Amino acid sequence: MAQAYIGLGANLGQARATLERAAGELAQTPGIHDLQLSHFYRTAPIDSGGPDYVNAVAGLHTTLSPFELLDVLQAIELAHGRLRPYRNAPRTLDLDLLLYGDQIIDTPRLIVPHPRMHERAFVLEPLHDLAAGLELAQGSLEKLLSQCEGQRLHRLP
Ligand code: A4P
Ligand code: MG
Repeated sequence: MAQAYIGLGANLGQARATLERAAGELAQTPGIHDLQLSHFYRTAPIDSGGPDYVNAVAGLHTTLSPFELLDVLQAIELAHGRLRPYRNAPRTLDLDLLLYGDQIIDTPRLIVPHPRMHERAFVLEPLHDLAAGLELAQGSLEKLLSQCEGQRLHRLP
């Protein structure tokens, strides 16, 4: 089974409740096991406008392939009313496949590791909750987080 990490984000509607429901749906998907959810964070939008986001990361074990997992993520996004009017538009739910074991995938439909995760505190901080010792190709989570200062982020109770 592969260890995968999923980034969850939303900045429209009841963002935190939406992320909790999406995580529950992921946990109940056949082929997905042992889902663990990070803390939730309120985060300022990066490269995007609109209200603050709520972000979290889920860690899971899976027998699904990376592309099957992406299908599941996109189906859950759609079920939560995700529209895609333009890139980085405010969204009711965004589910990104961050890491899938140590696989490197570079196709038009799927890029893993997620190409921007190493420079985003809203991914690195919740990922650190689940996997403090993890090393990305660009370095340790601690080192990468220290390079994200200035990105506003607040852990929710
Ligand atoms: N795609 C390729 N690789 C992946 C992957 N690893 N995981 C393709 C998921 N999808 C992947 O994604 C566009 C296409 O990327 C998909 O069709 C898929 O085949 P999308 O979710 O439709 O569009 P998007 O989310 O607008 O683009 P993208 O590239 O996911 O944006 P980012 O870079 O993820 O940025 N600020 C805060 N504070 N919190 C946030 O969560 N999110 C974004 C989105 C910007 N600013 C943010 C946040
Ligand atoms: Mg996305």
